Amino acid sequence: MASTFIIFLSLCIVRLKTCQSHPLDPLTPAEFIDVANVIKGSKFGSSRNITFHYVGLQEPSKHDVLSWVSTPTKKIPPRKAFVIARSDEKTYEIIVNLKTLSIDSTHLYNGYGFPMLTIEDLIAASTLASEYSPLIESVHKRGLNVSQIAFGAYSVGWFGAKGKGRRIVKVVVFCKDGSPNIWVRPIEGIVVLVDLDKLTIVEYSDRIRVPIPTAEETEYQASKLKPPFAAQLKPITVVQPDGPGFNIQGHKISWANWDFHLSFDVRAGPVISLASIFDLNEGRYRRVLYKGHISELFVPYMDPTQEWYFRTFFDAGEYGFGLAAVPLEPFTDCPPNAVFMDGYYANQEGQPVKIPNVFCVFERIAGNVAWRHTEAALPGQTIREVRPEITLVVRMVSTVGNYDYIIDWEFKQSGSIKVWVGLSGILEGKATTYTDTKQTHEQEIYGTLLANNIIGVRHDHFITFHLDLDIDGEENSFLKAKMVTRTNIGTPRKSYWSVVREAMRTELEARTLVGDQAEFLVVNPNKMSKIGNQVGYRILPGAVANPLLLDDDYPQIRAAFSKYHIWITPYNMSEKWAGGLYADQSHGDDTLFTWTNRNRDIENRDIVLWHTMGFHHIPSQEDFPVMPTLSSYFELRPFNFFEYNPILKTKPYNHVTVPNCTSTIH
Ligand SMILES: *[C@@H]1O[C@H](CO)[C@@H](O)[C@H](O)[C@H]1NC(C)=O
Ligand SMILES: *[C@@H]1O[C@H](CO)[C@@H](O)[C@H](O)[C@H]1NC(C)=O
Ligand SMILES: *[C@@H]1O[C@H](CO)[C@@H](O)[C@H](O)[C@H]1NC(C)=O
Ligand SMILES: *[C@@H]1O[C@H](CO)[C@@H](O)[C@H](O)[C@H]1NC(C)=O
Ligand SMILES: [Cu+2]
Repeated sequence: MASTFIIFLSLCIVRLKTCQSHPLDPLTPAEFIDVANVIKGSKFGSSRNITFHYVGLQEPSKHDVLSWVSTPTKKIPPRKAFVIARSDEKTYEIIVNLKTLSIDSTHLYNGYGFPMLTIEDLIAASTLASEYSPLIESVHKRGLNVSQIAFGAYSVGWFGAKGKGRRIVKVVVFCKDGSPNIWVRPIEGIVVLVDLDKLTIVEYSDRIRVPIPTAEETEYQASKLKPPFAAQLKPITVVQPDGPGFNIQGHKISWANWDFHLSFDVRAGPVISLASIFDLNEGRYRRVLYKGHISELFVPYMDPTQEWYFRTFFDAGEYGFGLAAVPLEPFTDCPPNAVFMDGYYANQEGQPVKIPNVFCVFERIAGNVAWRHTEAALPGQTIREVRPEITLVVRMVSTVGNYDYIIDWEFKQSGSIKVWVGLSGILEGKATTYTDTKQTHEQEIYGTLLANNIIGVRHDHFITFHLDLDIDGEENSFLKAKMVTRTNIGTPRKSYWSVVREAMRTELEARTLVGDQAEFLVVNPNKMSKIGNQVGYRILPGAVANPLLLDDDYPQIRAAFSKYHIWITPYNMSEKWAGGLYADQSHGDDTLFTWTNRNRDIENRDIVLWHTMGFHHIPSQEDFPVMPTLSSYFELRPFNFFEYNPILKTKPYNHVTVPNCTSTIH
């Protein structure tokens, strides 16, 4: 007895030691330092220059993670880091073992494309441009000093050139004098081509002379704006007298019937893993989502001229959607009841950098109704039953240059996961001679005249999500439920609609443009509800857009993941980034499109659903000088997953009366 007790106790201690860690936790600051030290102490030592372009968790295999989850006493799988580094103008993929503090493997990448740009890359390119005498002269010619100029370093895209090319960016310039809103005050016509490896300027052009839009009306800071102001709204707040209803332990979050893991990745931003929902009926947690995150964002501008054609941005693969994340401000970015979490990434030297308050987590009461019914058909009785909707939100904001993306993962007690994307920030403006639409027409200027001398150029936002659904286990199928009109009925009705549900067998069958009358389901064909329906989840798309570029246009080849709204692939740990692992100047040979062309079997297997949201953005004057949030979402919604409405048995709402605090202030 005594010995088993001691064994049990020691297991507990081992468990306690690791109780804060989870196999999917992001690297800690100490782990980032270990990674840098191991690599700098290796053959990539101090004699050679090495720059870190991606450092993140080398995920343990899905099998290892799931077996760790199901056996709580099991030791955590060995912690490893995946690194993409540049040394001697070559790209290496390095796996560092954080337990043995040694390199597990090194792979020299020989393909097309380059790793993510670092912040140091962008600064170095801008600094170089700011010291370049032809640029200084161009600026003087426009009556300005370099001290009045701001710089933007842009990825250059790929337009069919043969060979691997050089790691380059194009620097464009803006006026920062008189207003912080540089994005609508471009100094049009100047483009500086910078070689990031050689740190030299390889091409310079100053081609056009148009007026620099004035600073007037471009300000957006309340402290600098002049009256009149809109009437101030009455104060409003959210009070949770008993504290938040969720529990955060390390990176694990549980709330109501949900349980999931939240991680930060420098490329993807928020990563939601192992989302499971407690089923009151079965008395256990059931698996829904193994992993969900943004895979890529594609933002091509529709101005084909010399200074603009290359603006075909991949905001995750080129700029790092997590790298561009900004600290969230309490009370404004997130409501008063929010709790904040920090994130870390490695800078170009491999050293950890903290993004404080990178996520906020909060319970949202938006005044919506989760379910209700008033029964008026029973004389003499009044039945009214209402449940207000309270949800859990995980939020991050990424400011990629001019644009601000707000990402919300919203969990509902009903079993739905709603993913919101909001677009705000500032339009990428193009300077023009025009000050009135009568002087031109929209076809000539590739956008909308927003104010004097400034055009909001038309563009797209395609956002692809990687959604590894595991509905009650890994073996899942993807179904299209097509609605068809039936006729020849034999009653006075001439027509009605019915559903033909079909499991997609291969990747090519599964590629889908939504819009035709159909519903899309991921089911577990091996698990039925009590009455025999396959358990599943629907995906309800919100904003979708069809690409309008030609299939063989270079940006479209690189971003071929935007061609369909829904794709299914068999699970493959190395297929994460829909635009390719090396998105900067990629040639489109490693995309969701090329993977699915293998046309693998997808029926009754571990599958991943990819969803591409899309916005064709035709700017309007209201988007100037800063854009009101434009948002959309998609929803993952249970479908025959539960035996009945899972929130039937939520208890009625507990009202709280907020004390009148003003009486205590004298
Ligand atoms: C490494 O790069 C820095 C900055 O570009 C440079 O000053 C230094 O000479 C380089 N060192 C080696 C060993 O190449
Ligand atoms: C540019 O800088 C010089 C020296 O600092 C100053 O004399 C000059 O007035 C500046 N020009 C403008 C347009 O600000
Ligand atoms: C996993 O994906 C990579 C990249 O598409 C591919 O090279 C590899 O063959 C795939 N593995 C399997 C088992 O399909
Ligand atoms: C709150 O207290 C103040 C000061 O005692 C009083 O004037 C006010 O009417 C109260 N408001 C409410 C809503 O009770
Ligand atoms: Cu836009």
